[in-house]
Amino acid sequence: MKSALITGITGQDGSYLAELLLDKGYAVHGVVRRSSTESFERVAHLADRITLHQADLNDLASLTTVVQEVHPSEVYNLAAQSFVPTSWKQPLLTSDITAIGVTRVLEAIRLVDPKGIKFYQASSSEMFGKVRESPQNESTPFHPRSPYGVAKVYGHFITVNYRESYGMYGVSGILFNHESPRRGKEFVPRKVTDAVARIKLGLQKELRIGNLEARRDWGYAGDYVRAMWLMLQQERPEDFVVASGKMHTVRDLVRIAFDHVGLDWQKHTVQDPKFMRPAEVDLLLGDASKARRVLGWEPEVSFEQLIRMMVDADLKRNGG
Ligand code: NDP
Ligand code: GDR
Repeated sequence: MKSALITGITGQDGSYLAELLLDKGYAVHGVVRRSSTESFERVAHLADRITLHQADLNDLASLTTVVQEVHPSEVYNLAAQSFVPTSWKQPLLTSDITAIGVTRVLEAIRLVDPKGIKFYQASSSEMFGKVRESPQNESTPFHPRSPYGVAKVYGHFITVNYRESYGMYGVSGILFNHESPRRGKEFVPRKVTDAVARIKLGLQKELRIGNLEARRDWGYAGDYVRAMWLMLQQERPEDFVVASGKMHTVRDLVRIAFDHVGLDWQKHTVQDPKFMRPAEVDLLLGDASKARRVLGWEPEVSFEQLIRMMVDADLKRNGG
């Protein structure tokens, strides 16, 4: 039986990936960090089918112990300080987890079984930042715009380096924004769909938002974790861009979400400079033709379907 170890299993992607791997018959193990209150909400429904191990991306010994004990066939490194604005407020913590943390996971694998354990690194379209060309593909140069983006560039290249130095099967999946009803509420799509549901139900007055002109290539997390798994099933380790190939503004997102509940977005939305960033990524648009050609990967959920799915889930969650 194949086994997988997921760091960041309690996050959005970790929960969808755990479901996918269980469906495929894997023994699924997850790394969780110690906290005074456990918040395993996203994987609570899988509690009796997965095994959780305490370790931290900042602690090599704990990671090595888990990799030794589980000896998985595949490691998915999804753990990160993943919220871009926090990376300006806590740049060193972000570097420690999101950048150096990748080396710690790679070192744990190198010490235990570098040739037998496959490794997936959760890289990001934020690495493209101030884009040099559009759409962005696997050979587009990086120009990150936040400490988070800089940390992800490190994570990308250390993965490439361990592959080239030790012959490890390590891949970097350059994923564009992906969302779901399980997305954290601080990220803009979930912030919007939760606010829309609450405004519709009379629980909140307005949506306060930052840059409405920012453009992103948004997809559904359930589609994107499939690409992660496919990347580890190939003969040769290679890096892939995973994206929908369609771009929308934050304004489009807000309008579609309010339209879905029959409200006029302009009457309920206030722009607030508090949510503007010191340096912005104006636009991201991915070219996933390599993933389509080599992995046979295709997204199934459209942007409009995704936003409606998230609004419906938030209406339900808020008692609607
Ligand atoms: P989340 O923020 O939802 O999840 C992050 C996970 O990392 C959580 O499980 C969190 O645990 C864990 N974590 C944070 N710090 C540590 C630590 N020191 N030790 C161990 N675990 C830790 O992220 P997503 O699921 O959205 O994203 C998954 C990965 O993909 C991240 O690396 C992200 O940067 C990257 N990515 C995400 C994209 C997206 O659009 N979602 C796009 C491209 C890349 P806890 O629950 O304890 O906080
Ligand atoms: P991003 O996602 O920074 O792309 O990183 P986020 O949803 O936070 O922002 C997307 C864009 O929306 C603009 N924006 C706002 N953002 C937030 N959070 N809150 C607001 O009120 C708001 N108003 C406008 C932002 O300025 C930005 O341009 C996500 C994370 O999941 C990363 O971990 C991942 O690597 C990238 O996606 C790909």
